Parts: sequence; C-alpha cells; structure tokens
Amino acid sequence: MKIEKFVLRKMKMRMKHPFTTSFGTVQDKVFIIVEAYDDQGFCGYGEGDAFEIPWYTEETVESCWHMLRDFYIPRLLHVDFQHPSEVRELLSVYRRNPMAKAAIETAIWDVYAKRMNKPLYQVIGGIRNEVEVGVSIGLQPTSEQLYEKIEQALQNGAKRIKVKIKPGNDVELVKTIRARYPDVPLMVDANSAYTLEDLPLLKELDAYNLLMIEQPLGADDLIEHATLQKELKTPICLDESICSLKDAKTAIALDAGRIFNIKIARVGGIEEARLIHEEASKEGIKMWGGGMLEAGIGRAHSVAIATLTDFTLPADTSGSRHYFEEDLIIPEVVVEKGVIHLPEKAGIGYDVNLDAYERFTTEYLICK
Ligand code: OSB
Ligand code: MG
Repeated sequence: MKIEKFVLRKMKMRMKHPFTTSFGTVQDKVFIIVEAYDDQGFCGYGEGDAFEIPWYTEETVESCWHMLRDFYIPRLLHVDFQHPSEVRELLSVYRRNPMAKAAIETAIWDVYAKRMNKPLYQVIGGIRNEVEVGVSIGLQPTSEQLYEKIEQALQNGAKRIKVKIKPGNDVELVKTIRARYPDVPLMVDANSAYTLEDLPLLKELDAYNLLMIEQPLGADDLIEHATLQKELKTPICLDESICSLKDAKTAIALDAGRIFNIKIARVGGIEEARLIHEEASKEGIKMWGGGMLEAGIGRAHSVAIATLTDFTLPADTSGSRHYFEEDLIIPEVVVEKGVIHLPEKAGIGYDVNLDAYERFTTEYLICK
C-alpha cells in the first residue's frame, strides 16, 4: 500500500471543565489530526495528543507538527509497504518523539483496516468488542467537588475511580475518600510528583487498599521506582516511565512496577504498544488503557488497543461527553454502565462529524 496524500490539522476543543494534575491544568484541548489517503481512495485518521506545554512528556503540539511536516510525512509519502507494522521501522531513524510517530502511525493503521474492511481492534489482535472503563478525576478546588465527581462516576457505573494526588494533597485525601467509600476500587496517580525522600509518606498509602499507585516518581526514575516497589505492598503502575519497548524491558528487569498504563501516544504507536503488551504479558505484568484527554479519533484508537488479551484492568477512557460538549466523530463514544462497546464498522469504526471537524480546525496543511 501507498499513502498518496497526508493532511495535517491543528485542532482546538474547549473542555467542559479544566483538568488538573500535579503538572498543571488543561482547559483547551489543542491537538493534531493526521489524515492519510491511500492509493485506493481510503482515508485513515490519527490523533497527535502531545500537550501545548511539555509537562507530561517533552513533546508539544508544535514539536509534533514539526516532526510530522519535516520528517515523518516526507519519509512515508509514496512509499510502498505491505503492512502498517512496518511504519515503526521506517520511522526508527528518527530518534524518540513518540507522540508525533503515533499520530501518523495510527492514521496508517486506520487506512489499512479500512482496506481490509475490518474493525481496527480485530486487525491489531483485539479479542473482545467491549472495554471496561473507570474515570480519572483531576485535582479539585474543594473536597465537595471531588466527592461530587466521585458520586457521579459511581452512578454512571465507573469500574474504578482514579484520583490525582500531589504533595500536600495526598494521604489525607485518600483517607477521607476511603472513609466514605470503603469498598470502591480506588487508585491514585501522582504524575511524577514525588521523590524517594517521600518514602515514608508513600508507605502510608499502603493502608488504604489501593489498586495501584500510578507514576509516583519521575519519568526517568526506573531504579528509584524499583526501590520504592520493594518497600510497598501496593503495586506501582508505570505511566510516564514507559515510552518504548526498551523502557518496558528495563522496567520489567528492575521490577520497577507490576502494572503498566499503556497509551499509544506515549509509546509511539500501535505497533510499539503491541510489542510492549506481548513482552509484559510474558512477564505477568497487568495492563490497562490510559487516556490523554483525547478527542474522538484518539479515543477510538485508545479503546481499540484496550481490547488486547492482557488489558485486564479497567481503562481510563471515558465517553466523548465526559470532557466535551461535542466531539468530532459520529457516533460519539458512549459509556454504558462502565463499558464501551466497540463499533463493528471498518477501521476505527467512527465517522468524522464534518461540521464539528471544520469548526475545531485552526490550521491545516496538505502534503502530497
Ligand atoms: O497521567 O494518565 C495520566 C490526562 C492527561 C495526561 C496524563 C494523564 C491523564 C489522565 C486522564 O489521567 C486520562 C483521560 O481521561 O483521558
Ligand atoms: Mg498517569
């Protein structure tokens, strides 16, 4: 197959509520869409989910635009290849920048699945057509607002609750949630806000029967995570620390975490995510699908990857309406009683809602 034309779009969608983590607050979701047009007239979509500010990973919307326009698109345009899994190798000459790679690689997987006339989740090896999901609740201005969000999530059937923590907003917060909801499947995510100097505090979290503690330490702190895991009963889940198969292998060798949050964006594409899944499965690591506050196209890809065999824990992916008044796909992603049912249409299984799609576009570039 050959890609004869790419279109890059910069998009902006206002979120219903600001989303706050230990690294900062997102109110406007600014992201990239890649459209890939093949030699048979099929069009595939991918989403670039780096943030405007390099706080979760080092990439930004602008750095991704640059990588895509100046390197990845010229590398892939008019090149003949058999299968989207080859894109990983074709782009491997360019170091890192995984979110930019994922944006274009996922678009090519979507085109390929459409050519095969099969749903993407089946093409990538998914084994189920529904995915259980929980919610990720950002840091809230008041505890009333936090309880309100938890209450809402539970009423909607969320399979587990994840709350963000940061220094000064941690043990006491978890303690009060646990007092109110003794049996709710609960976990916390620190987004790298702690160091090993916080060991005594992190050990206190062991008392609250958490499913896991997500990314307590820095992205580069694999050795430190291994030290911490030895001191904790609660499993550590790695997020920011795993940006490639190589990172996953190192984390496994060090026993730096017993659970992986897998995001296609963070690891550089569907193929890298599949390889990590394969490796982690062999080693008994549990997995679940992470989220990037995606719009519909990224959401569709995130749900697809969560259908792989060992994604056995509830994903972070919410329905479209959780973050946005209106999404850019039809139908929108819907969560029913904590479950997302995957569409059986070819490719990502959702169509672009052209009216919304154009309105959310702030810039575009045609490359052919
Ligand atoms: O750490 O998983 C994270 C959102 C943006 C960046 C990082 C993270 C998150 C979330 C929310 O926790 C996931 C989602 O609902 O999309
Ligand atoms: Mg996280």
